[in-house]
Amino acid sequence: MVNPLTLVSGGCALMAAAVAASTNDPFLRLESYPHSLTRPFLDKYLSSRFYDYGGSTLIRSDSFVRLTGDRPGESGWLFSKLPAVPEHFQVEFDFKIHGQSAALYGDGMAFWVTTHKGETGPVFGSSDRFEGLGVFFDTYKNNRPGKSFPYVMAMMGDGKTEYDAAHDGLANEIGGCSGRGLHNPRDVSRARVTFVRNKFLAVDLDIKGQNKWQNCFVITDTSKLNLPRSTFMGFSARTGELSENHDLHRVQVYSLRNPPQSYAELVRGDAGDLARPASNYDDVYGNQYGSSGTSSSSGGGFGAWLWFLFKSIAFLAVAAALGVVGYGLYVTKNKKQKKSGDYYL
Ligand SMILES: [Ca+2]
Repeated sequence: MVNPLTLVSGGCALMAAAVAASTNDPFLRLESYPHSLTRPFLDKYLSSRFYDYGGSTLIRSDSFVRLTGDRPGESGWLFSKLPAVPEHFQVEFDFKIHGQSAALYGDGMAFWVTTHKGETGPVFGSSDRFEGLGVFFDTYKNNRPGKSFPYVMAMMGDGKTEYDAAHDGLANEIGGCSGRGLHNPRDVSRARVTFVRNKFLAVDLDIKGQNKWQNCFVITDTSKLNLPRSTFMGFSARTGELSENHDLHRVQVYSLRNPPQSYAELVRGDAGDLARPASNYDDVYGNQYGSSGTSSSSGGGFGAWLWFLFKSIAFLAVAAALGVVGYGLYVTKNKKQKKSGDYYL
């Protein structure tokens, strides 16, 4: 990935963190821009200002972040650069898991809030023995009798415990539900993770993009919700012998300044608040990064860079021309004044 210029500024990121959302929002949700991710994903310098990515991850700025393609043996990740996940947060993300085979596919993807950031590893493409929260969208059933797959579950890692890969996470699951329909949905799927410290963790799903949240699980046992502070937010995915595409279409992260005290309060407060139809989210911010918004990270991105270079050169040429004209006028005026002065003296 070519990054001609990378403008990363922690200070700017932190300043950008607090931007007011809807004024009639009972939970005072403030969007955390350093964590939100919308098209075109890359800025005009072809860099992602707030996210690092690696492994098989590819960014198509006109459409999605592809963590893995529909090919065997891929692992990809995308993690925030700053360890500044809000104290009480709500994350909504749109994604699509799809591929050619309707019957044989795997392995799935993960959402992370952890003390480490991106490293390729065995747990849905990221490292094992993680410290923090992992929410897994497991599409391949290794050994989990009685559960319908795809399966969605959460684990709170302590930095030492391994993910129970042989049993699809059973040993350390703190909550889960069936994610039937997550593979090859017609529209994008959506998930919402709400974490209120010392109160609850809830995961809601809108698997088929029907603008209706279905609760997957709520955890109120705070002994299971010991999420460290100073955490990074990320996503990862992995394919094994079987494969599928894991695409991320949008991520929006909010700090909850007046957090709901229970899941019931959350549901009451946000009734009907699944804001945008899936096909209409791309212009939420407008095309704020200009022409690179319609280009891919490779071919079209270079075109955008050339265009930027052309504009810079044109600007300098105009500035130089104005400078020459200005200097000419100044010299002419001085000569006239000198002549006039000579006359009067
Ligand atoms: Ca599995």
